Amino acid sequence: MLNRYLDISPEVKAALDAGKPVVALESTIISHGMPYPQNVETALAVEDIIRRNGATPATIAVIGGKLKAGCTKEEIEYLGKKGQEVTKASRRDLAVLCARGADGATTVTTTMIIAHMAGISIFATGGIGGVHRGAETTMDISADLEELAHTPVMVVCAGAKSILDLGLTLEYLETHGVPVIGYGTEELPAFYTRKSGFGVDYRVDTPEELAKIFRTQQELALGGGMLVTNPIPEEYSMDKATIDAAIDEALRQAADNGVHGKATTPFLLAKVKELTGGDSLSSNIQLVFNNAALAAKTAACLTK
Ligand code: PSU
Ligand code: MN
Repeated sequence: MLNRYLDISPEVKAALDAGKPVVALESTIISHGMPYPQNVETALAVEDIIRRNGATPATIAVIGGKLKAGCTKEEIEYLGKKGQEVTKASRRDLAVLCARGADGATTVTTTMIIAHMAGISIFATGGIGGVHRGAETTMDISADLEELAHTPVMVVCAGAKSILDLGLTLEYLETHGVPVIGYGTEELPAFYTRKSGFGVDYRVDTPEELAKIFRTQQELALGGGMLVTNPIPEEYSMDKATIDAAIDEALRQAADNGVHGKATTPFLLAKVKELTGGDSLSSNIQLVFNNAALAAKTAACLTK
């Protein structure tokens, strides 16, 4: 390809060249989001679900300074085993990592960037970053929102965790012109729970319509991405009071420890997980599976 830093795997390249559906996947969820070996097992299972739903998975990461669109099983194992040692790579990290030939686990932001470079227009994950609680003084707003405003990739997620200020996150997305779609729901899902108390912009009930809206957005040359929020399946959703209590405690500990900058989200996620035990991990895994299946079906509609 044109970009000397971009390395598209043979499987992904063949699918793209043939006009077949491809779904991008992030790697921060592997290195920073789950413990080993569940992270690697989940990453491989997600790829499997995408294949079974008729699309080719492209797990995205930075390895040895190369922007990878499509990781091998060995590369996924490597990212999972190294875990927190791999740099969490947002937009501001890419140039340094590539120049140094280093590794990076891609967030929603950098997964969108690399997917777009490779010609992949849809991406499945768990949760996105957003406006943090207290952002009116800390100014802690995830680069994910800015990327959604500029990069034409559809992101399928289960909403955002209420470690964030979900109301402010929606305000930010509105200001930046990002359509927030509820899949089969009028309400923004809050990752572990199906409801948040906040409405989405539009409800859509089929992958066909998701694809049609995305295609129309591109034809209108509006720029920017689209956020699809897909609620966790009922049977895996968690008790709101339990989650809220864990989140409050995690926020307290983050404040007490002076956690800030890029460490904030991983710290909060790890604490919530620690406080809610194995339950939250299995819910997390299930919602990613659910998003992968929807993204694969939508990718198939996009290529028709
Ligand atoms: N939220 C989650 N799970 C995650 C993340 C966020 O519920 O794994 C990860 C994603 O990779 C996301 C990143 O893009 O954290 C956002 O980090 P920050 O808030 O530092 O922008
Ligand atoms: Mn931040």
